[in-house]
Amino acid sequence: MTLLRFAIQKSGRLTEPSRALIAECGIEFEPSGAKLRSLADNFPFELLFLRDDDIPGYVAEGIVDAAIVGRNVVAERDVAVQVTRPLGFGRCRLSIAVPRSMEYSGIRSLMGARISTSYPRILRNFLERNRVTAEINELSGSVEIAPGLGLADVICDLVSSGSTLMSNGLREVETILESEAVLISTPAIPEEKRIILDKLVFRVDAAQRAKRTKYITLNTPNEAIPEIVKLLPGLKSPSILPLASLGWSSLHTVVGEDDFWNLIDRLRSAGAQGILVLPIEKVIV
Ligand code: PRT
Ligand code: ZN
Repeated sequence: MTLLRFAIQKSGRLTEPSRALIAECGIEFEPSGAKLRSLADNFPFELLFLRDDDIPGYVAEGIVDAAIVGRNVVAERDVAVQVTRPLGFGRCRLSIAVPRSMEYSGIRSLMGARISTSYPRILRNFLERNRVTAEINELSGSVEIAPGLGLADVICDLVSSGSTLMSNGLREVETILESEAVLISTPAIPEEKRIILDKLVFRVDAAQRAKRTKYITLNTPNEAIPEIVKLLPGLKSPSILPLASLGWSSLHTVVGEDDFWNLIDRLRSAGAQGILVLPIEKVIV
C-alpha cells in the first residue's frame, strides 16, 4: 500500500502544534512511546520525527514526501522544496539586533560588524543585497549572549515576543524574514502520493478555515434585519428564522474572526440581542 511519508519536528516548538494539526485532520495513531516513526490507523500516512534542520533536505531528496517546518529553516537550507501551505503557527521573525548602547542609523551601521547567527545564508544574502560587508560568525545556539561575551557586535536571530533580546540588553533594528510553520512537499512527488497529499491539504484547509471562523446566532427585531445582514458576510448569506415572539427573528451565520469584537459592537448597535458565538470544527466549502 502507498503511504505518504510525513515528517514533523521531533521535539521542539513546532512538535505539539504540528501533532495537533494532524489530529485536527482526523489522522489517528496507536498510542505509542518515544518512537521515531508511527503508522496512522485510518489514513495512508507514516509520521517521522526529525530534527527540524534535517527536514528540508529529506523532503528535497524525496526521502520524505511532505513535512511541517519553519519557513526560516527552509530559507536557510535553500533546497528545492515546494511550500504548499502557510500554517499560521510558530510565527517569528529573523531579525538583526544590536546592543542597546550602540548607535544605529540604518543598515550602513552594520559595515564591518561581527554578526553572530545560526542563519548565515539568509544573513549573507541580506547583507549582499544591501551592499554591506560584515563578518558572519556562525553559532548553533544561544546567539543572544554573543555580544555580552565579546564574541560579536551584533546578532541575527529569531524573535517572537522580544523578551530574550530585552533581557540580553539588545534592541531589534532590522527584520530580515517573517516566518511561520509551513507545509512543504517534495517537488517530484509520485502520482499515488500526490493523491494522498491532496487529501491531506484539503483537510488542513478545512481545519485552518475553521480556526478563522465562528458560528454566530443572534436575535433581532425584524426591522433591523437589513442592516444586520449588511454587517454579516457569511459563507453565502445568513439563515433567518422567525421567533415565537411576533416581530422578531433569529439569524444564523458564519463570520471571520478578524476584527470580531468590532463586529459584535456594530451588531449590538444595530439592535442584535442574545448573540451566541460558537466554535466551528471544520469548514468545507
Ligand atoms: O532540535 P531541533 O533542531 O529540531 O530544534 P531547534 O532548537 O532548532 O528549534 P526550536 O524548537 O527552538 O524552534 C523550531 C521553530 O520554531 C523555529 O525554526 C521557528 O520556525 C519557530 N519559532 C517560533 C522559534 C521561535 N518562535 C523563537 N522564539 N524558534 C526559536 N525561537 C527562539 C529564538 O531563537 C530565541 O532564542 O526563542 C528566543 C526568542 O524568543 P522571544 O519570545 O524571547 O523573542
Ligand atoms: Zn534546529
